[in-house]
Amino acid sequence: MSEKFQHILGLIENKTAKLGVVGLGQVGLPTALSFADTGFSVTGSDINKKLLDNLSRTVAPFEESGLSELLQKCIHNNKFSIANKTEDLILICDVIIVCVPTPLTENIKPNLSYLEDVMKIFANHQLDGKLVIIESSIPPGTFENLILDSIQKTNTLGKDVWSAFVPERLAPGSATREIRTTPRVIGYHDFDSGVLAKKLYQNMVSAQIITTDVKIAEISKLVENTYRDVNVALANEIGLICENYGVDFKELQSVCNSHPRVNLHSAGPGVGGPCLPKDPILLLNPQGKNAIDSKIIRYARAINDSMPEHVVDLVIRGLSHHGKSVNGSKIAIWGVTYKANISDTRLTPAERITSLLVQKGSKVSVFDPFSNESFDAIKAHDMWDAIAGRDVLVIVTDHDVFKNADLDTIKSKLATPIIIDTRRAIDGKLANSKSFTYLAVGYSGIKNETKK
Ligand code: SAJ
Repeated sequence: MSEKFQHILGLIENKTAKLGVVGLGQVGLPTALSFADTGFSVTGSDINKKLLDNLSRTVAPFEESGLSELLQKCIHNNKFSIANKTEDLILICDVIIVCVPTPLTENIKPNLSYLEDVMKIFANHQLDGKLVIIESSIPPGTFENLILDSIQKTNTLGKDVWSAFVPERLAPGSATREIRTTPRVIGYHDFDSGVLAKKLYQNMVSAQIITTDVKIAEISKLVENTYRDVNVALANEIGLICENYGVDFKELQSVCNSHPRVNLHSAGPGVGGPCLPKDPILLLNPQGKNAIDSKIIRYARAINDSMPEHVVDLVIRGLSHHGKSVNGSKIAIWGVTYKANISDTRLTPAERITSLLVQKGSKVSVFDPFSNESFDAIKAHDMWDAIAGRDVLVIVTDHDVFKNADLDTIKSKLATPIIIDTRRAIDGKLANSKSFTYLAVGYSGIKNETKK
């Protein structure tokens, strides 16, 4: 073992290594603060100056359970600070963790521009004795091409610089808890980098840490979310089949899931968030190579993307049952975030549902206790204001506050008693018993029209 390796290993083991986190978003900030909370001194950088301003005033830039408290604690203990430029952070840190986004372009291809910008900075800096970790989700092949090429401009991997891919596994809403309890994967190209990365994460993660070849790590991250996306698509498709048979998806789901090897996911309004709609696309677009085709992954994406249209069809069906047309109707939407009890609206199905309804001539009002986003619809003051005088209530997100909301109050506010419950937040049978027209993905409360 070289002296340089021994030195960085010692710094990591006794937590005197200075850590830097590049990109302080929904992955980077919980990562930076969680390492700071274990005793490391952590510096963060970001290109978003407003976000840095907020952080320096100890204001958490987004809603995440426990994040605000952690931020206050780490700033108070002098364990977390901000660098105005990534260049400054590289100069002072021994370990640098990159957590910048890798979104999609408008034509649905991986957009690596944020990562490329950061790697350009690395390529222009002396990285002698440092460990560079990549947490951003990347198309397979990116580590060996882009990352290693950049960090080896001035140094040699395994000799005077080390690097590993450690895919983030943070679910918005439970990030600060799950970061310590979810097993982690370390992908390495040279063995010593794997050893250093494992030592680093052992300081913070109480769960298993698996080391593997970097290509497996790259692919595994994307397969995990593709697995979920495909399973949700299957659930959505089964939901549509249930509507045809006139049976209740939820009841079917609980019957099927009594089998020890079946885990039928929940049907709903479609799939949103920063990960599931994107990672299957990264999986099929290897870095520097031709795209791969996969029918099941492509169809799953298409099914999930089509669900907002199905929700609008349910709205139209509910209205026509009452002799009303969607054009000129008044619709209320409860929930704009992509899943329950978080403030994140990225790629949320609520956006498409709202815009389709507006296109069809509906007047739409929305309410979400976690977000001010309204997608150009009317923003209501509260959940009851949102439904006052409306023809249809569409529940798009199952925030706790919407679950089992009082049906008598809903009925007294709505102009027409129609509920489209995309998340099964309300008891459908109870709603039917109170003379609501209650429809859900996989629950056709109205007698099936396609039945022969
Ligand atoms: N959804 C359904 N039906 C289901 C489950 C989910 O319609 O049965 C929808 C949700 O409503 C949401 C979307 O799918 O719109 C995605 O939600 P999610 O709960 O699958 O989670 P994310 O995107 O917040 O986080 C995922 C998680 N990945 C897996 O569970 C494999 C998380 O653990 C990852 O860390 C995260 O992606 C990530 O960062 O990659």
